[in-house]
Amino acid sequence: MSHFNSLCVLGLGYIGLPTAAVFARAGLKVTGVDVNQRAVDIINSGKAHIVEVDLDGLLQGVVSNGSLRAQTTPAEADAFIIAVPTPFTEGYKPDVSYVEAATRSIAPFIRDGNLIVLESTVPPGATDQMVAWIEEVRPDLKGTCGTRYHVAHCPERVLPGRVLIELVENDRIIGGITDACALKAQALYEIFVKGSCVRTNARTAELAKLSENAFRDVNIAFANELSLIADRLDIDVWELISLANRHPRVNILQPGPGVGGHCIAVDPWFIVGAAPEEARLIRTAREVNDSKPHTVVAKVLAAADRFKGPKVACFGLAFKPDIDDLRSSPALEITSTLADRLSGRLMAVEPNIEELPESMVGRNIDLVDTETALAEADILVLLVDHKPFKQIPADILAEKVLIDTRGIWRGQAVKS
Ligand code: SAJ
Repeated sequence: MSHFNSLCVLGLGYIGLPTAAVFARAGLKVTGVDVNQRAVDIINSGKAHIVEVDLDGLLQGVVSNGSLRAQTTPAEADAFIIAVPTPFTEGYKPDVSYVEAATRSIAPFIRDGNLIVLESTVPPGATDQMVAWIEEVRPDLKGTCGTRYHVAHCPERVLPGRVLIELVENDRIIGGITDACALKAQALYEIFVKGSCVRTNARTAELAKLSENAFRDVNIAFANELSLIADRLDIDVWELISLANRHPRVNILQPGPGVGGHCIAVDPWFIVGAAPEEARLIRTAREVNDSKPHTVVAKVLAAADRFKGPKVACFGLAFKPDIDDLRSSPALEITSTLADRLSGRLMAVEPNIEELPESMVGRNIDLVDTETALAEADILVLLVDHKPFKQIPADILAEKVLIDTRGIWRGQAVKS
């Protein structure tokens, strides 16, 4: 069994920071590294620079007892974890430049027996590429991955809002460059993971992670396509789905205004990029989900046409319920397009934020509370099923034209 006393985590975002904190709580001496000095300073004051349930309390403890320290440059350690972003560039090509920069930055610190783990979501082959980058910087290590040093891909799979629970409870896929690499990485994660740590090779681990999010994307696309079909045939899609789901082997997901966030709407493109001719269903699912916001906009504009100087209120801007994260949000995209195309008054209700994002400031849109929107608007557009929106009384809704993309005001929605 391997022994790990110290750990260096690169990238202190919503995966790296909780991971660093959980290892520190388990007794390792952890150095957290981030290029963002402001994030480093906030973390060293015992606080989180991101919003995640219970993270502040945990950080407070591990920073004050000296188990976790953040800095802007890497340091020697028994193991390294890389958890930096992998966005896509023009043409949906994955951008692994942050992984490359992080890998090159730790290469000079690698000692005999070290383990380097990649947690970032990457296209197939990226972990092999890491080995090449390491050995380019360190020719003395050439051909020794699996003996003198070890590399593995252990993709993160935690849900924002439940990160500290899922980090510990979920099973982990441990993809080694060699079997010895996988064994070593398994020993690292077994320090705190209560789920199973299942070993495989790095390439399978890479595609398994992408497949998880593509599976969800394809299933949401199925629900979104059904919502278009049901609209065309004048059938209530939510009733339709709840009836179909009474079959013991059917479990259709929920339609919505589109798919947001930084994972499910991105990762399937990595599969399409790796096997463009074969990944036909996965590509189509992306296109179906990406086109959903346009359908919603068209529906709102058609409803607005029936009014002189229509007053429209969009309920929700976040990418999913009960969070404040507006990045890659279909609700934001829809509201922003309406701000350009609607003649009349446009209001947005988003109880989880204090002010509109910069991209919306100075445009034809006001951030208002629920009461104002209900008092003023003719058309209510439900984009995110935040808890408070479920409590709006039916008699108020009955007076309005409703466009409900989430099915929480069912029975009242406009047929268009
Ligand atoms: N959505 C629907 N209908 C549904 C379910 C979701 O329209 O029935 C929409 C949501 O509104 C949202 C989007 O899909 O816009 C994604 O939300 P989500 O809650 O399904 O997932 P994420 O993006 O927050 O996190 C996902 C998770 N992956 C899976 O569930 C397979 C998480 O476990 C991953 O760790 C994360 O991606 C990631 O980092 O890859």
